[in-house]
Amino acid sequence: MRLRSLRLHHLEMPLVAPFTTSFMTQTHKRCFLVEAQLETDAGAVVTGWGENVALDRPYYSPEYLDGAAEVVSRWLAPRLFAAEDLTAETVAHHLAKVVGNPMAKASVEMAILDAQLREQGRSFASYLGAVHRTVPSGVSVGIQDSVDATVAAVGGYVEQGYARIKLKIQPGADVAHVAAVRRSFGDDLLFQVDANAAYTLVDAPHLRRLDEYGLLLIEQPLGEADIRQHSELAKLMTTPICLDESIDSSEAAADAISLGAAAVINVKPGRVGGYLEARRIHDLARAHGIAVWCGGMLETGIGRAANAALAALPGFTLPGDISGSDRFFAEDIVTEPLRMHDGVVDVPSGPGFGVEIDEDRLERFRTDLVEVAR
Ligand code: OSB
Ligand code: MG
Repeated sequence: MRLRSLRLHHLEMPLVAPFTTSFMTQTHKRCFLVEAQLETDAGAVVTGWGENVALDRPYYSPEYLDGAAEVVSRWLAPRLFAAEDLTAETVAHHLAKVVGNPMAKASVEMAILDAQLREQGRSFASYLGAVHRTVPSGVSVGIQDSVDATVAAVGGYVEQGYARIKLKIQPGADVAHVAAVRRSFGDDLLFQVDANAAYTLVDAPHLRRLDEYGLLLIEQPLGEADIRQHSELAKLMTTPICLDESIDSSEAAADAISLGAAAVINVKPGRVGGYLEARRIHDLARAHGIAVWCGGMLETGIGRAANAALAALPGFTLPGDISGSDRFFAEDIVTEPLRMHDGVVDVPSGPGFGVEIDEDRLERFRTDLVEVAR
């Protein structure tokens, strides 16, 4: 295939409620979608869609929205336009000279993958080797102003039937909130926490207090660069340590596993450079007996559909942050947004990522449309 055109659709979508983590509060989802047109060797033209997951500020990862758009337009697109035999599987090779920037790379690989699979009439789940038709649906609950508000927020999602609760924590909003959730909803609730790098190793005695609440895991308690320090923390607590921010490639995953820094890995396709690298991390973790689950970045219907397929691989043994679209959005930009029912979401089975753009809504939420120059 050859790349014929690349367009970036910049979106701003209101969230149903503010979402607070240890690093920021989001009231809107800002992102860009990548629309790629490819010409097949037979001369047919196919379109595919990808989603960029960078946040609008570099607070979660070094990449951020405007920077990622610049990287796609200025550094990635020219390499892809020049490639004569472009396939989803060779995108990473064509982009290898550009260091880092996994979210920018993931978004263009995604669009090319969607186009390629649509041309073949094949679903992403089938292409990946997915083994489940539905996957358990977990929800990420933001930091609330009080313990009562945390219990109320968690209670709402428990009532809806979510299969697992993940509570965001930070110093000052941790042990008391966790204790109250456990007390209110009982020992059977699948329950985990995410600190988004808000602690340091000197907080170990405090973090150990979480051990008595039967958490599935604690996600990224320490800094992004602290892989070795996470392995020290793992020796001091019984709650399994899960890494998110620290794992930006399969090499980082290999290091974390061999250092004993991660009993569990949150696999986010954008963070690691795309769905193909995400599958490699799944394979690596599975070979080492490390559990993985699929993380989320408040994706629109496109990324949400793709994540559901990834989470249907056999090594994804813990529920992911793959909530129904309505957990974040009153309206989505695809015609059939992912819906949680009975604690699961259905893995899309149509060609490509299996979702269609709702043109009216896309236009309504679009703040800019950029045609990337060849
Ligand atoms: O740490 O998993 C995280 C959202 C933005 C950035 C980082 C994280 C998150 C979430 C939300 O927890 C997960 C979701 O999309 O449901
Ligand atoms: Mg996280």
